[in-house]
Amino acid sequence: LALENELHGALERKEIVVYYQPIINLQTGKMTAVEALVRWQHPIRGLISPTEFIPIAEANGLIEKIGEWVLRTACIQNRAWQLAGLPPMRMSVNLSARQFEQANLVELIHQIMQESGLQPSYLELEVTESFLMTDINHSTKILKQLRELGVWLALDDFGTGYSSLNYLKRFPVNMLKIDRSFVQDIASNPDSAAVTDAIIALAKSLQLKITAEGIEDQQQRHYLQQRGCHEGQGYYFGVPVPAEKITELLQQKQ
Ligand code: G
Ligand code: G
Ligand code: MN
Ligand code: NA
Repeated sequence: LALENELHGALERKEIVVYYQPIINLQTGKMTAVEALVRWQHPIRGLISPTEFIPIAEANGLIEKIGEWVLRTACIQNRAWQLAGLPPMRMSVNLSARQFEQANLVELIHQIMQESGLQPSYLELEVTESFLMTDINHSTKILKQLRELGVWLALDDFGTGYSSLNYLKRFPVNMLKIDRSFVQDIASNPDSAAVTDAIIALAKSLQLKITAEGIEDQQQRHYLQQRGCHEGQGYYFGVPVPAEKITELLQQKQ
């Protein structure tokens, strides 16, 4: 309860911050995107993970405000990198179920695009299957409207939810993110390797781009690259870091 009370003023006290994790094109090795990952820089407890405070924010409704702030911050940051002449990248932002139910979500995202000057093709929104499944008709409608704006849509944590292949073709998404639980033991567990291969094959036949999450070593990277997975993300390439660190990385690579 203490944590919940403190969360109320956290945005105003500027304790909520966004970290960014590199996403790499596995063929070229270049950074093609970053994922925005929110953190709470608590004055006493230190850095608090979103797995701790997002559920609280979802329950008390604060998620709408926090989610909007993360979207705006991430889009402004991406535009700032572009204006500084750095190689353009997609910015990937996680949406929560509650934001998806928000009446003005599509309008809000349109407005943030205008405000930040970021082209929609440089924004990617990550949604999870499980929350899309709670109201399939509503989800499909919102996803269509978002696609019409021109943003990318990714199914996050793919393989862990209902895996309702029947709906996969109905949801107008353009990317799948293979959950890190499969990537983790790709080399040691034939079942994980088989599931990963099947997800990649499925993505290809549906013409979806595919990102593997949680790549931690060269062996996993190599496996996924060989299988034709487009992009990878994980500690092997870099942990989530503040914006300045990404700026340094981009400048070094130029
Ligand atoms: O950053 P970390 O790796 O600890 O993320 C933990 C979880 O929190 C992940 O499931 C991630 O999708 C989620 N998460 C991180 N940032 C955001 C955010 O801005 N909004 C929402 N809804 N979830 C987030
Ligand atoms: O649910 P989502 O995919 O958005 O969550 C991303 C989460 O995965 C974040 O908490 C991020 O910090 C974490 N993460 C990113 N790369 C790795 C990795 O290589 N290994 C592990 N264990 N976690 C990772
Ligand atoms: Mn994600
Ligand atoms: Na994920």
